[in-house]
Amino acid sequence: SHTVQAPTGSSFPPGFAWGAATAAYQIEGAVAEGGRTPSIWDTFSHTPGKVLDGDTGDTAVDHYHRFREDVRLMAELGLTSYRFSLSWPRIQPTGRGPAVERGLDFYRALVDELLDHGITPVATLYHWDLPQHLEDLGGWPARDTAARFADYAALAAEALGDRVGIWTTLNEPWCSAFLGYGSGVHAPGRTDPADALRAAHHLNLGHGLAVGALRSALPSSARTAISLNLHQIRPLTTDPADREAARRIDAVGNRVFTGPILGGAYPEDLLADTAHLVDWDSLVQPGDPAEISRPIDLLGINYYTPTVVSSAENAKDLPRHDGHGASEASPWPGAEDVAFHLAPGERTAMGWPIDPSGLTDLLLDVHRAHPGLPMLVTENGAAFEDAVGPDGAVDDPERISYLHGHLAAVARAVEAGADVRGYYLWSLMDNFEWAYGYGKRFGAVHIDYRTLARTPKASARWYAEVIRRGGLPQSPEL
Ligand code: PNW
Repeated sequence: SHTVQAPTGSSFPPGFAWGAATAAYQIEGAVAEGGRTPSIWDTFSHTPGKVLDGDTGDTAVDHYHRFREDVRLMAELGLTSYRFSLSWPRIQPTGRGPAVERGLDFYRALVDELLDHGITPVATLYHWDLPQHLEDLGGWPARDTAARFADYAALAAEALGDRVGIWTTLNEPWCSAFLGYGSGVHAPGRTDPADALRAAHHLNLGHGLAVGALRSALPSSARTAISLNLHQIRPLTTDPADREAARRIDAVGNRVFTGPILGGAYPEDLLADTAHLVDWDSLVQPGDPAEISRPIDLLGINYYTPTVVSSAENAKDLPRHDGHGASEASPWPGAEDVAFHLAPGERTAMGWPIDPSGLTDLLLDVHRAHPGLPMLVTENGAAFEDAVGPDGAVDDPERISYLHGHLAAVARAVEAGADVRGYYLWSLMDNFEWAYGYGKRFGAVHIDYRTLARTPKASARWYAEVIRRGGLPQSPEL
């Protein structure tokens, strides 16, 4: 078994946030209500062949109408915090202009319900649902989108800043840029490496401008953050060619964001690796680095599995994992000679190897590179083939083991000095898993997609007990 023993089970600091996370398009449904217009994910999911089984977010888990029941479930779990995202096209249907009050009202009601239950809201401004109207004007490869995002951030903060104290700008801009415009497996499904790099820069710029807008609109007690899916990269061997592969992936997977956001500049090696694809000197305008590096209060880290790489040459006789998903196009511009491998051991239903040590290493790497920057694990969790018993009951020991291992990994990082302030399980409930549709279940709460009935899985009860104790038991069984 892959049970991991927690060193003490009590290495979570006082005030540690015990959370769960979701995203608007994955749970809300009600895509044409309250004045909402299509986002790029509505367009993409309604394009045949883009999402498995033709699934869409039209209804999703109907959270828009069932949010009070969902907050009650959160309260039963004992969550102290909940991370959700705002749907931009609910608030600004064309991506510009005044806010739609009905759109804001939904989030006001949700947040009030959370606060009534003593649950701290963490709002994400952008979890991938760009208003289609802005995509029609060029999307993230167009510079103007960054300014539009900052305007939207200001409207959201003005409306909700009296009740939401923690704001994250973007969720996983790597996915938005490189899966959305590089490999095309995510919306809007474009496959141009130069556009993917332009998108990355404009996401960075949008983040920085939004931090400025949030700071102006919010009380000084408010905290700002971004959630990055930092890749914990492991070279297959110590061969210099494999180390070079790891460096390239670190550049275009991690430092393309952490460089400008936390360090004030794009890394020279990234610029060199991708110079044949974009003209960085015209893309990055004077003043951009200062905007992008506006100070943030917390760094959100999303972790699922490590990334094992080698040179293509060193991989020619090995089974490999192409790192492209279902697409022929690569999400790794400038890294054409890199091969991807699966770490050994057990895997989740996504095919992602289970390796909690990657989370400890990642948190400690960030801690060493950016001392003094508090971190939140804003996503961690796993999809498994849940066996559903009578009444929707799900016994999911694999998920309990995964969560136990990864919470222990957080505790180890904390013991080694990392300043980790909270953990958000992905996800509160089963939901629309992007290109995989409803076939992949990450929830602690089971959804019956015929009735939309919610039933906490065994893992939900286990997590509730961890929260009640404020730490881990010695083994997954409580
Ligand atoms: C994240 N990859 O997505 C998202 O933030 C969630 O919305 C999502 O449901 C969750 O992780 C599980 O997938 C990712 O290909 C999607 O590297 C794809 C990748 C990474 C994260």
